[in-house]
Amino acid sequence: MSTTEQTFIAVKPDGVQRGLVGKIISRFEDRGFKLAAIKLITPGKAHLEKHYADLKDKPFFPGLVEYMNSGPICAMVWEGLDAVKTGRVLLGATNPLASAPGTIRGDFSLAVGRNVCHGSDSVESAKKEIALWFQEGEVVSWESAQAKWIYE
Ligand code: D4T
Repeated sequence: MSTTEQTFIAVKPDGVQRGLVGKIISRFEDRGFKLAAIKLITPGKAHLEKHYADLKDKPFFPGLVEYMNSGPICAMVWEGLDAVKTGRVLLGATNPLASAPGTIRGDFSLAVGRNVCHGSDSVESAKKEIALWFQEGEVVSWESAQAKWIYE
């Protein structure tokens, strides 16, 4: 666990259409995480199939890819202590009906197929996803003026 751990977070097309980008960014900023990359992107079917390659045999895979391909996605990299695991806690459980109130999914969604956001599930998959979604140079290394007030 390090203060420079990075996770890939995406606001899915439903989250963008519903105007939740700002609220989702605020959850991560308010917690103390640092934004390292951000862009609005419609990456296309092949890219989304690659992103969800682990799920290609699941019955919901075609619908998942179609939904993810239905509008722009806000792709981000967030950095900070335990960013991957704590990022998933901020998102809430995959099925919003099981997501606790106070989490993004628990506050803003109901259906598993419209769960507004994505977050990497391990440091290893975060590295793969960041490399898939961002080019070299798009992930910015910078020092936050708040760091000394957030970390011991
Ligand atoms: P993502 O990857 O979107 O953050 O979701 P999770 O990591 O929390 O969960 P996942 O990989 O198991 O599922 C990916 C994606 O598929 C949708 N989904 C999932 C679905 O439409 N129906 C289902 O039954 C499941 C399990 C929701 C998230």
